[in-house]
Amino acid sequence: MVHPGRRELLGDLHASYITAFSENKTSFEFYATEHFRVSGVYWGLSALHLLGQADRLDRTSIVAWVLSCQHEGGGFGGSERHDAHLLYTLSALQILALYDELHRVDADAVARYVASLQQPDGSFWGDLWGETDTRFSYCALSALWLLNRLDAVDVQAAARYVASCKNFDGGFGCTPGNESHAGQVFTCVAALDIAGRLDLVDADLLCWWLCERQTKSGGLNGRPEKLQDVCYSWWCLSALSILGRLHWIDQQALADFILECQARGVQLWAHADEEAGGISDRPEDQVDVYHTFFGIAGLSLMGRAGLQPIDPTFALPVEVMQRLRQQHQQGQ
Ligand code: GRG
Ligand code: ZN
Repeated sequence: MVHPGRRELLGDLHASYITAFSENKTSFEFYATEHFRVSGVYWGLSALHLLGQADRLDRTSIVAWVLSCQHEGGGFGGSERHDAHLLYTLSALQILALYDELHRVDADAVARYVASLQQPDGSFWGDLWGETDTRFSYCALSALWLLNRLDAVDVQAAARYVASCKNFDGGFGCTPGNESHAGQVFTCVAALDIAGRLDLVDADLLCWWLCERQTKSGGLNGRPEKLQDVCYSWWCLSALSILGRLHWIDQQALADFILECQARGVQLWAHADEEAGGISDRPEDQVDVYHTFFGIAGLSLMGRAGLQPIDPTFALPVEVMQRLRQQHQQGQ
């Protein structure tokens, strides 16, 4: 049964959960997430930004720490002393963009690193070990756009490769011939948007596939016959938003599903217990920062009151994107 009044957004609790998670350097989760910590900080900081509470994290130490994750070759690792990878290079730049500190990186070095990973067919390796995936095409184009250095790669070849991963259902996979998956749909549609090639998307066909991702629970799944999960509120909804078809799903039912996945904790005596705050993949599951961010981001895309709007292509607050566009125009 849905608890009466449960469907409010518990913004302050989520901000406290993210802050407490970031400050607890002795938890199991802190060690278990070391290899992708730069992405974790991007999720947490972005969620706080959307909640209007970014100042709850210590800007100076985060910026210094992110910069310490950069290698001489230009790429960033997931944590200090971890190997460089496109996934963490993008997350690092997103954190610096949120703090308006992109000028602190050597844009030429990052651009050279990204360009070194582009292959003759237009695809991108994630790092020097040669895995190819449309996730990396997105990371490359988004990272270079943030630095105003898209000219460092062959953008048209990148778009052609992404389009070659399109399937009969309008969706996209991680390499040509691979099954459509909502996560890959986000990376491919957003990459094509950055490349100025949305004409390569079959918008009606894809958006029909995307709105079929809504299950009876109101939540979205990532492909047919799979379970609904809060993070698909981002992976599916962002693509629908980019393609102007957000209204093709039942937004109220989706918002209710996300809000049901909030940990509200039990009010014991005068104190809320430690489990309060955060969003999980499905109701009653364990919360984490990843689903907290993507749940809030999905609600933001649907125009939820009290949340800053988010850009569906770059997964950064609209306010940050407006500032960057202005800086690019001024040649910065
Ligand atoms: C800036 C938002 C942003 C992203 C950076 C890393 C990346 C680019 C995008 C990842 C896109 C992606 C593939 C997301 C899907 C993640 C996910 C929930 C995978 C789960 O797949 P399965 O097969 O789950 O385990 P299902 O739901 O199909 O059972
Ligand atoms: Zn998930």
